[in-house]
This record gives sequence, structure tokens and C-alpha cells, in this order.
Amino acid sequence: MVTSTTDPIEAAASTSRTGAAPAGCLPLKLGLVIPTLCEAENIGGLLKHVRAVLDPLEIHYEILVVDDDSADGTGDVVSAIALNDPRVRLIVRKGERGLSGAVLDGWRQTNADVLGVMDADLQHPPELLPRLFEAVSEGNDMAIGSRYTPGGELGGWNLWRKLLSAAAVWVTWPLQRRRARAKDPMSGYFMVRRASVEGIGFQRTGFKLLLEVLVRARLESVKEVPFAFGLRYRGASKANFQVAWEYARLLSKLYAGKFGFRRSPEPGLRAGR
Ligand SMILES: Nc1nc2c(ncn2[C@@H]2O[C@H](COP(=O)(O)OP(=O)(O)O)[C@@H](O)[C@H]2O)c(=O)[nH]1
Ligand SMILES: [Mg+2]
Repeated sequence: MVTSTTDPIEAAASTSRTGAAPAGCLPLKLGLVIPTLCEAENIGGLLKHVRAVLDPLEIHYEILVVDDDSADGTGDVVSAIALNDPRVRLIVRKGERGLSGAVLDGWRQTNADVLGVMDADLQHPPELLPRLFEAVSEGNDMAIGSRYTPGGELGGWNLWRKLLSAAAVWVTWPLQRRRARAKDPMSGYFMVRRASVEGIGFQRTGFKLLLEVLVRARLESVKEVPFAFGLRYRGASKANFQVAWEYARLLSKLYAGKFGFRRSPEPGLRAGR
């Protein structure tokens, strides 16, 4: 649940509530969510980098940092930036954890037409953002930063990690639909049209929101854009056994949904503002 926002952020929210794109801009607005859990050392640099990449596009955008009340001062770093840039908003969730839920809560707080997500630790190069946005602007329902399309790279992973990742992708193959198939359904770097996901309930726990979007959203066309997965800049990964368990739970739910009769109980995504 979204529990608090600071005044400047609320002010920013009300200015973008109209949803009107300024003259001269492309008509689609981008709402980019960056989920954070103890990313104080990374988030300042990332926000600077992201704004430097998005500004020349002259599009209407906002960046929503969804922080789970990090104890390392992540929120303070973002608040200071948001004071000077109304396109940066901080959403603090108290007493909650979960990457997918943080992304969904961020998407709920924006009226953007294109909903995006990227990690805070600089493993996702901001230079890819224009190509992802362009792919959706051109008419695709979704654009994915992909490590498995030609030109993409897994970074410094060892063989064991690469094999595990390949297996995790392989088990999604029967679930994926022909029209909306992706080689990298495990990516955490993507953009999707709001209209494709609105009203659909997604699992709030775990890291693999993209897979569920691919399987359950209203998608006619998906474009994968290759990128080289970087190394985490500072701090430690939050992936753990619980995350692997949540992936197994998601898979079983999606398999049951596709080949059985279970329906998802999660409440659907709605436009927040
Ligand atoms: N809000 C929020 N963000 C999270 C949570 N878990 C991870 N993140 C963020 O999600 C992104 C990816 O997490 P990371 O630990 O780098 O995962 P890895 O790349 O799979 O090792 C980072 O920006 C994290 O700060 C969480 O429970 N809540
Ligand atoms: Mg990471």
C-alpha cells in the first residue's frame, strides 16, 4: 500500500494530473517506475543519468521511485532531487516488501500511457530507454530490454548461473503465447501500454512481473531490444530463496491458469490518478 508522499511530490502529482502533453511533445506520456530497497548509493546517479537520456527526447515523462522505507536514506536522496524536478516522484511504502508489488503500486500512481520499469542498481543501461519508448510509440504494445536476443549479453555471469537462467526461461515456453512471445521473459527492464495491463490483477510478490504480463496482458505485438546486462554498481542484490520460491509459485499459478481452471485473485491495476 502506498502510505506516504512528501509535499513537493504531491505538488508534482497534481500538475501531471491533467495528463496533457506540452505542445511539441510526442503524445504518449511515459511513467517509469524504479523500485528501490536500500539503493542510496545508486539512485542519485541513476536519476541523473535517466533524466539526461530522456530530456533530449522532449517527451512528457515522470519517474516514480517506489521505495520500501529503506533504512539507508534512499528516500532522502530522492526527496532532495524531487524538490528541484517535479518529474521525479517518491512513493514510500511502509511495512511492505516485494519488487512486483512496488512496480504495480508505482504504475497505479501515474496517469501515463506507457508504463515502464528499470532497476536502480545500474544493471539496466538508461541509454536503452529511448529505443524502448520508440518501440511502443511505433505501435508495439510492449518493448523489452532483452539479454537473449542477438546483441544482448548476460554480463559477468558464470556458467552455472547462465544454465539456471536458461532453464528458468525454458519452462516459460509452453506458457507464452505465439503473438506475445519473448526470448527474455525474465527481464526486469520493459515498457508496456497502460491499456494492455489495466484491470488485470498480477502477483505482487517476487521479481518476475514481466512473465505474468506476457502471459496475461492484452498484447498483440512485443518487441525485444537487445542490451548488455551490467554489473550492480553498489550495494547487494535482494534476490534470495524467497524470490526463487515466488517464481515457482507464479509458474504453478500460470500453468494452472493455462491448463487448469484457476483464476488469479489479485485486484486489477487501475489508473491511479
Ligand atoms: N521497492 C522494492 N524494491 C525492491 C525490492 N526488492 C528488490 N527491489 C529493487 O528491485 C531492483 C532489482 O533488485 P536486485 O536486488 O538488483 O535484483 P537482481 O538484479 O535480480 O539481483 C533494485 O532496484 C532493487 O532495489 C523490494 O522488496 N521492494
Ligand atoms: Mg540487480
